[in-house]
Amino acid sequence: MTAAGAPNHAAGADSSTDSGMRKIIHIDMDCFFAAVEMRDNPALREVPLAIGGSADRRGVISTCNYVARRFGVRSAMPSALARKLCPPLVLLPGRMAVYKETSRQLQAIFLRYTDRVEPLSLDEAYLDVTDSPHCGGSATLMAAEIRAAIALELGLTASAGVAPNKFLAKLASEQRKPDGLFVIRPREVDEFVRQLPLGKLPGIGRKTAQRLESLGLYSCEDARQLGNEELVSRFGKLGEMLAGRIWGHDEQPVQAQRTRKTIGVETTLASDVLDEAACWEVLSRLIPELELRFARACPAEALMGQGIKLKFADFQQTTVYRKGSYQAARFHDLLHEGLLRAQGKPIRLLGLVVGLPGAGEINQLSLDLS
Ligand code: TTP
Ligand code: MG
Repeated sequence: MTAAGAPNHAAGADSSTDSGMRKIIHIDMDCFFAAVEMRDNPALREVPLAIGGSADRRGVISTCNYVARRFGVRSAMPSALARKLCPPLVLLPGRMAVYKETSRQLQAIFLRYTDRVEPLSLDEAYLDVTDSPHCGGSATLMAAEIRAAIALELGLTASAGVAPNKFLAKLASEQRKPDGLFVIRPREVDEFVRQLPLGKLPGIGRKTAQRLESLGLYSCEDARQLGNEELVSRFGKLGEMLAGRIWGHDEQPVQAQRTRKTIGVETTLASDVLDEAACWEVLSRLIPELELRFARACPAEALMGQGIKLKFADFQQTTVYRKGSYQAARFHDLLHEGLLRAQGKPIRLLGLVVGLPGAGEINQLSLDLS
């Protein structure tokens, strides 16, 4: 096992693809919502800060920075209790749109290394880098690079875990939180798991852990002593899960999210319109918004097509879509065709859409352009 700052780049773990061993990275941002607020307002960095609903409206804490954690403030705690524990607490309502945007930027960094990315929440994801050619194939180096890119480009810190499977990678990322990297190599799995309290295993909540403890089972080592057969016969499904995890086994694949196929913007008109000039006026305001949005996903040259969506006063709708390279002026023709389809019906909503390439096509394009 290797802590931050001392990754062993020779990494036996990373050269084990031949034996079918996988390389999984788990990334989890540190105090995510609070970190974004501290980044955007440095005055908040040294004060106890929480994001959540207000105390007098029975709100709860979404998260808090590490200064507030020293007072005992925690996620999901009533804000009123958080105030009691930490009277100087600065409580902010949060800016979900900014967190979502930051999360998208985070995904874009992950996708540079592999398209096998499984997001778990806005701030957390598994990456399967088994076949990634980056960093000479070293998952440890990739995790270090990803953390550096997040720091440099997003101004935020992330913790990372590297291991041969998902459940170990997630446990690893918690080991050096905040701002840390922890690696569990295949030969270290046995020792790491042996001393692990059963309550740390995924799927074992507090109640189940207590039940197991009442039977004298505290750690994975204790459960190993009992033997897999006994575990299954005593605990059924739970026993089956335990029988794998206590030896560090987890076959669950990283399930890459289906990549988005289109990006669109649209607006419902203040009042229905009929003529082409009025429609074009609306569209010319939507175009810069569309361009801003797709630019975050891919360059204009990589788009697969563009289209116009029209919804009529009777709520019927149509989309006129053309494959080919993107040109803003092309929306003129598309609008004209859309209005022909309208057959005189007033328009109540106008939208623009572009077709995105697959992740592989973006990588190919960046190669072609470089
Ligand atoms: P977490 O990753 O669980 O927490 P965190 O990133 O704030 O802190 P840590 O350093 O321990 O990882 O959750 C990510 C974000 O999700 C968090 O910033 C706010 C939100 N969240 C809630 O809104 N409610 C909750 O109960 C939790 C746990 C998180
Ligand atoms: Mg987090």
